[in-house]
Amino acid sequence: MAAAIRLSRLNLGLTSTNPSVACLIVRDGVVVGSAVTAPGGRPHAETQALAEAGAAARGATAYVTLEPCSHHGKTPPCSEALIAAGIARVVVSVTDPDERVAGRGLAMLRDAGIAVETGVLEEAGREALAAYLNRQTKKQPYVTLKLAVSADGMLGRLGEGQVAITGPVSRGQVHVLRAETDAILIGIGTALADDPELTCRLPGLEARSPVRIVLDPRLELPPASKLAQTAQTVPVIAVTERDRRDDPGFLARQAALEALGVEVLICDPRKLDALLTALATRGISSLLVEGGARTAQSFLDAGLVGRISLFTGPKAIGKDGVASPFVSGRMPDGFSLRHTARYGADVLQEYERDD
Ligand code: AOF
Ligand code: ZN
Repeated sequence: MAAAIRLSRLNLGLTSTNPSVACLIVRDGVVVGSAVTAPGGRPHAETQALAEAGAAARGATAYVTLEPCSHHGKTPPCSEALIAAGIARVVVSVTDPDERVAGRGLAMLRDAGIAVETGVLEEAGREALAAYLNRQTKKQPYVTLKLAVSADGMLGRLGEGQVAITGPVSRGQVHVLRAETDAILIGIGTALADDPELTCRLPGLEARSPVRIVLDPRLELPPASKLAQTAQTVPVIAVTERDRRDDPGFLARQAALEALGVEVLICDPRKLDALLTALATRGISSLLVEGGARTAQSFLDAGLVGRISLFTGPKAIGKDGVASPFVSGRMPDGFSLRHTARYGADVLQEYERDD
């Protein structure tokens, strides 16, 4: 199951609104079939793994990270396919909250005489499926807040643009996060100060860049910004307060951005809850919030953050620092530390919301 969970992460960010699920088929200790939900969400993992296993599936064990589906959706039920292939035992990590499945997949397998175990490595399974599970239960994308802070807990230096806080290994990992996520969000302050591109620039993974979203109440995103200039290649959404038909300047800015391919979405950027619901209806299941301090704080205040990825660099910034919402080592309320990793001279701490 640990191997299946690792495999399932391969297509994170590519399968929305479907989850990225993995299936391993094991016969006499040998993996005879393995697959992950295809980009776009179909075919599902099980049917592909069964096709690879062929006749070897008879009597084998299938390890699946999510309960096999039982419904006739856009594809026939995976539970039926497992039964038809003669699978003897199915091991599942997480049951599927989709109301069309919700235990029926497991019941179908058991009714067919298959030995079924569930809840195996469930915590790790739920982590890998966090975006999907959150979208199913809350109808909103799963929010990961990424912060990079100095040793003294600062996000940057007052009045300065990008300050190097973390090293190249951490930055590579941030690009992995971007590749795994459907959309990335920043505030207009960060857009103006840093002129970031927010794409995934890891060799070979460029096509996995997330949709880029800027909270921009007054529509100040410059047409010359990297975001606007690259909107034809990777979508950009500017979230702005309201339609200002009475303001010619606003209309001109809107026209200039739209001509570059930027989508202007009217939705009060301070009503984050409503914004997340709007994003979910567009099929966005996961959202990476990358800054700055105000944006981070507003997502925390609204109780919308599911995971915090806190990168801490080795150097202090000292006076003139912009303080982060919380300082490394001090646990944010309502979150628990799940993982710690070292990236070069930096430390990554991953917190998950307790609920
Ligand atoms: C599986 N294996 O690999 C995945 C599953 O629209 P459909 O027919 O593709 O169904 C979408 C639902 O299928 C989704 O909400 C979830 O319940 C399940 N996803 N199930 O057996 C898979 N990705
Ligand atoms: Zn299925």
